[in-house]
Amino acid sequence: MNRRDLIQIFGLGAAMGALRAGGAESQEAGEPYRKATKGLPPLKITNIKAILTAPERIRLCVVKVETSEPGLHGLGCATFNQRPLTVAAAVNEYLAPFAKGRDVDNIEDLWQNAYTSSYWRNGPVLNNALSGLDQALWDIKGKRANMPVYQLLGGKCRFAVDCYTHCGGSDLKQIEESVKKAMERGFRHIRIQRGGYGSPQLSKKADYKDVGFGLPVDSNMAVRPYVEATVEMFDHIRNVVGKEVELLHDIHERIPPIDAINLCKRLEPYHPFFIEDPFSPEDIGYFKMLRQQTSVPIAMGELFNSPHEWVGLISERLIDFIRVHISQVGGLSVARKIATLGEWFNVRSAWHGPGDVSPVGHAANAHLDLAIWNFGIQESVTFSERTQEVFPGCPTMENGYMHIHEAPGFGVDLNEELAAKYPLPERPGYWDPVRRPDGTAVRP
Ligand code: GCO
Ligand code: MG
Repeated sequence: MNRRDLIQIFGLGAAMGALRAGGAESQEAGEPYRKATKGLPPLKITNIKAILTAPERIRLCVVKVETSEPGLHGLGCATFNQRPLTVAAAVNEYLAPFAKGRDVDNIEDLWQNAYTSSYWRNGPVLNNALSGLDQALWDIKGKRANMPVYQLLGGKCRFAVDCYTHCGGSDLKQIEESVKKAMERGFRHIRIQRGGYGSPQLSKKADYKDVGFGLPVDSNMAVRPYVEATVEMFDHIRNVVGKEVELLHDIHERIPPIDAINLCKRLEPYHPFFIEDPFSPEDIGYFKMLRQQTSVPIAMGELFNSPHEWVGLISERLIDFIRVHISQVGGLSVARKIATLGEWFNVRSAWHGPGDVSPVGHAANAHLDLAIWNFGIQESVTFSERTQEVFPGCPTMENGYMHIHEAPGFGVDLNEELAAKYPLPERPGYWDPVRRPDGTAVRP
């Protein structure tokens, strides 16, 4: 008989005792609330630390929460590739002393208090730190309940998580080959990009470089070459692969809003599954105009940090897919509420899931994807062997579906020794400036 069975028997015993003593609801004044709480023995947070590692040279941050039960810990994703050191400081210097000694089980209470513990809130650094703690507590609760987290969220609504993958190339032939390979791997949803975001390789003349404005590392991106190349790409790929495959594209907020509206209208004949980030979060006001002009499905949200950004877009049905980066909004506790809000307005999920989300974060995405009715699609990556060694229990991909590791919690662990072998790259993770030919800064 393992320890968990023993706990259940004792828990039951305690509850029976409480019942005999006049019922669990009758709590004597001053009697510690834990004694009256049914089920699991009290457990305290004993340590919280941020672990930074970069097996793929992407700056991952994972928070480990240790408890007063020897060997029982939880992991949570706090990955903010562009500012990992600031997140680690927020975890180690602020969240750790704040949460140490607190009850492991009361996730929502701890989230609410940690959220306001900085007074100022809803920012990328503190939200990622909060997410690391939050997800780790869900991982622990799953382990204490001896269940995968999706079970705590209500069980499965589907057998696995349907995903999209990234395809691209600098010319149409390369993109076509990449799409065909993805179809052979079983993907039904494929994102197509022509070169980098905004196809900067197609922008020839960078006048600002001629006059020495900015730095040589700054990249140049003109609007027209990108817009025309993207329409041509959809036309070519749709003709090559037919109507079956769902095609997605990420404008990545790189062109003026009105040009994004026109591009969406011109892509309508190719029936995209969704067009992502037509605008910057700063230009949310344009969504009404976009809706009036086209019925192309829209996905938005990877840059969101605050409820002010998603509540209106969802409740006014101005988007079709909410694409938040779960750690940027503060964790699983927040994402599941966003999913619930989406359900009432039939806005589906498409959580952000690129390389700069750790395997723990991908598992958290997938557990939530399994449990919500309004699941749309999941962005996916394939983990290298190196990453799988550092993170045993990584989700796996098969036939375009993501499968979580069926085990208590999120099912993913972290080998700290191996993780230490992959320190963060020297270069901090910031985005290099992107400019228009006249030197104007472009939102990346
Ligand atoms: C996506 C995103 C990413 C981001 C990256 C930022 O849709 O996957 O746009 O590619 O650019 O996560 O660090
Ligand atoms: Mg994106």
